[in-house]
Amino acid sequence: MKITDVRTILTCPKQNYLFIKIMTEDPEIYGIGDASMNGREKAVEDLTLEYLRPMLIGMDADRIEEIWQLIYRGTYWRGGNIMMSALCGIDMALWDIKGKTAGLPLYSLLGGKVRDRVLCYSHVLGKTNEEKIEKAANFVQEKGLKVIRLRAGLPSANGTLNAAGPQNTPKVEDWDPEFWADEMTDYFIKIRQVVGDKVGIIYDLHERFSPERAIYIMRKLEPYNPFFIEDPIAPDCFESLKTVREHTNVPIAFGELYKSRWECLPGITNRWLDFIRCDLIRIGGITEARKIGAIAETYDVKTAWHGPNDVSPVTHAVNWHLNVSAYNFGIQEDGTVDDTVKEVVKGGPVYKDGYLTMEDKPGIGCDIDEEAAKRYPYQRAYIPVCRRPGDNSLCDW
Ligand code: KDG
Ligand code: MG
Repeated sequence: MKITDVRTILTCPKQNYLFIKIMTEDPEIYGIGDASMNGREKAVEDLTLEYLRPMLIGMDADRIEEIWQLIYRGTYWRGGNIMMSALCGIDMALWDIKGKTAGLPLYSLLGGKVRDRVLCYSHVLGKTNEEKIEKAANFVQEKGLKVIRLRAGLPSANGTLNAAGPQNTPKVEDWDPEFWADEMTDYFIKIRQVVGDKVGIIYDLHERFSPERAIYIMRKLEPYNPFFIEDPIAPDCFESLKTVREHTNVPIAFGELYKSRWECLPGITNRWLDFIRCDLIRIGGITEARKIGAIAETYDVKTAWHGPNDVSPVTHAVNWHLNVSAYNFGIQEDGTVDDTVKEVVKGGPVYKDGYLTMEDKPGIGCDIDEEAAKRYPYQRAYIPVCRRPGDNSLCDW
């Protein structure tokens, strides 16, 4: 079935999202994909409309692998966040079309279910660590959560991940990785005390620490049994991950900033990590996630795909299809979906008692209400930056 058009839907229902909609010769069959890249949405849209749209029109929508390789290799330059995000939007939309054409949900195309529902974790949110410590036990009980996630440093994702646009410059947050390691461990230990021993606790160190500081924190947390420590160090230097791995036995999840399977490879094949947690939009979508997932399975590494609220419910749905059909699934991050987002994006996983389920529909199972999307126009917004309060120097956010 030929592709007849490639369109974009850029909208800001609380958070900027960029969707790609691929139309086919059959007016009933179109595909939806997520190409959102927090802080650079317009650049991805421009690449899609100016360069990718013209070459895709007239191609066979069934040839997903060929289209993936054409966009990835055919441009010669390869990779990069902007290109991989556009590629993801297109890739997801093509899988959606394939599912709708076959009348099958995406998971069925991926081999079918190996589990009925998907274990997930939620973020403990609040304005201060004290507030989060106070609320954590109730939050866990009321929601029936098996696993929760804390983030080191900046206390709240509210107002930082979500567009408070239009902005002309990134918000600045105070952070000092050299000095705050003890506060970070105390916070985790207090949460452990209030939620008890049976609840899994994930700690996102958010690429903020040097290997030496990360090891210091992780060793102190070993007796408190973290479910995993996420992104303890920056992803740039493979040797650093090796060093961290050699000095602590805490499970490590890594990789939300990776952009390809080749970046994932050393961590997986050397088993410097236990959970691979790429963001599907950064790696070019379902086609690449299947390959990374298969390599990970070979090395006994589990998946924990990135799923905060700055990826849309379309990606949450795709994560769900992958999770439900992959033997080496580990756990899924469940970002809170705002009501305004639900006005724009229809469908997606549903949370109950610590697990995610989804209704059976052909393809990914999501759609965009384009009229609703127009009510929430794009607003330029940036991911914040971090500066050390002492000397105002920049450090990892
Ligand atoms: O836009 C940045 C977010 O996606 C990131 O900060 C979220 O680290 C994150 C997580 O694990 O959810
Ligand atoms: Mg993270």
